[in-house]
Amino acid sequence: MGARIHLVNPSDVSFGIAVITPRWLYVLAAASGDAWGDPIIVDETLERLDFSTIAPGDVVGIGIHTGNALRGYEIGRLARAKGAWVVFGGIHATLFPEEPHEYGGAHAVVRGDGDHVWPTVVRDCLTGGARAQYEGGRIRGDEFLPARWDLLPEGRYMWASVQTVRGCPKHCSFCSVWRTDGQEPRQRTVDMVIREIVELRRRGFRFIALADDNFYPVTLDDLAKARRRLDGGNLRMLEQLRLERFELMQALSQLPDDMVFFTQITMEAAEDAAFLDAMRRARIRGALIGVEAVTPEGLKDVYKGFNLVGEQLVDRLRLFQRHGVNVLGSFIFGLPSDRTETFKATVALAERANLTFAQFVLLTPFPGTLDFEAWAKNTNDRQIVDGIPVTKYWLIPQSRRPKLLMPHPTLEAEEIRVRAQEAWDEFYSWRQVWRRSRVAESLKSRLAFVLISKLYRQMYANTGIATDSARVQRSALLARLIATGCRRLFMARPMPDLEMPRAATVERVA
Ligand code: B12
Ligand code: SF4
Repeated sequence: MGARIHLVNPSDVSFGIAVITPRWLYVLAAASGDAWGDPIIVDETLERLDFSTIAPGDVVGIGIHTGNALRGYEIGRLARAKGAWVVFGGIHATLFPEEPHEYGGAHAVVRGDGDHVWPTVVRDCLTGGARAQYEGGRIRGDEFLPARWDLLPEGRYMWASVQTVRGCPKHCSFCSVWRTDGQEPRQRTVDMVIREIVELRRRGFRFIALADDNFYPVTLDDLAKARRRLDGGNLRMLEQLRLERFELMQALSQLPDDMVFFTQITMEAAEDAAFLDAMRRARIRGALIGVEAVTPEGLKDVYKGFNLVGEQLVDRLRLFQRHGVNVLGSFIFGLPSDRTETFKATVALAERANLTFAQFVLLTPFPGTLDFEAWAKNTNDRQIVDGIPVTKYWLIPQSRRPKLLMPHPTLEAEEIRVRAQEAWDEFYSWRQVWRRSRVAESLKSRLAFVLISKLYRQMYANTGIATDSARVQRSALLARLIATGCRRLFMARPMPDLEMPRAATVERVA
């Protein structure tokens, strides 16, 4: 048998079942073509890679973000020791193309989008001429490849993920998207997106995460500014992008009515009643919104002055709910302006705003962000853990990695960690979860809501913020049990005969 391609999504913790499909695996599988047989796909959030499947001469593609880079490097070294060709890609490899060579046994690193360059890399490996680095670039929206959903293992994921736009015009200081994916939104055509969703529904997936950086790439303010500047070209481009969003939502609304979509969006969308109405019709029932901070000082800390605070913030968030869009609010703790009272005030606001879910993350300087640059410049390289400077914290083993990296002017790191954990505990207490479960209609749906809330907390809070490894292991086990129970709730009867909806054209939008 000839050489095989393996695609591996590294993870330190495996749950047996996962919430969302890591899309890159199935996009690169599509990019692999059929010259080398179907790739072997391994998602370690489900289970660990079995190295006995790797043979000398095989090609092993590993996709890394900052959080899983260290496990990725371990896999790379072991795969290389087995005589395989090792290639790294993904956001972290794009930012640090030398690192996989130094730590991960890489033969090659791909920067940027892998869709088109991947077959060249595989061919070069198999003919013995792999280059150290390849540039995948930023491909156009209409060039994104659809994923190979036929390779998805059955019953292991609750949500499938389909990307509709890449890139974001904002410039939040803690986010690398606008710098790596660019500030110009690259939208896929409506037809491409719907084709994938129809295929997923045919296979029995009714929950779809729209894996976008920002589902609302053009704000009313952007349009007004372009109009004021008499910038005709830009205005037409923005209007076209906006029109296509409406066309997409119109097409989504024609899909079977048991389908549910979830996306990531900025709070500004609440200004736009026409957009929110279209979201409701499209059955976009949930959105992750980066609230980040509840005070003006906090928002200034992260260059997110376009968000609101106080009661105006509560009203804005409630507006989403009134349009049938349940909000997963994302908050950051550890900002310089945070004080002891910020933690409780944040949870109270999340409850007042009727958020359906919330996540409380610790401020982390991700490479590629403005925060990272400022922090790395001011951080003394002599701050070393296990021989590794903290400015390369992702190379420090998880159990030894400091949970909070950026020093706070008034609070101790441990206080921030403990209070953040308390915020999760309070928001996801049985009492609060049961109260929030009223968003579901039947008793069965309410119970499902409770299970999912508890699962979310176990997967993201307890395995992320806890310092004690026994607690992490217990949480992973509990999450695995809950996930097994939840899985069935997400499956739907396959609809093999489902047709593509008629092409949707929206002439004009408000
Ligand atoms: C959807 C999404 C999520 C979803 C789903 C995650 C999942 N299971 O897929 C949710 C909401 C759960 C999530 C959670 C988190 N996410 Co997230 N997420 C995204 C998002 C918006 C899209 C990812 C996606 O599916 N893209 C579509 C695929 C096709 O694109 P891609 O992954 O970039 O892959 C392409 C290339 O990178 C390349 N490529 C990738 N791998 C490989 C491998 C090889 C061999 C090759 C050749 C090429 C290649 O080719 C692919 C095709 O072009 C990205 C933003 C972004 N633009 O990447 C953030 C992003 C990846 N997330 C990020 C973060 C920080 C997180 C969290 C830590 C947030 C938090 N604080 O809790 C968690 C971590 C979860 C975890 N443990 O993985 C950061 C990562 C930053 C960094 N430097 O690592 C990003 C970049 C967003 C940001 N704001 O900066 N996320
Ligand atoms: S956090 Fe969201 S709004 Fe801000 S730059 Fe990143 S993707 Fe855009």
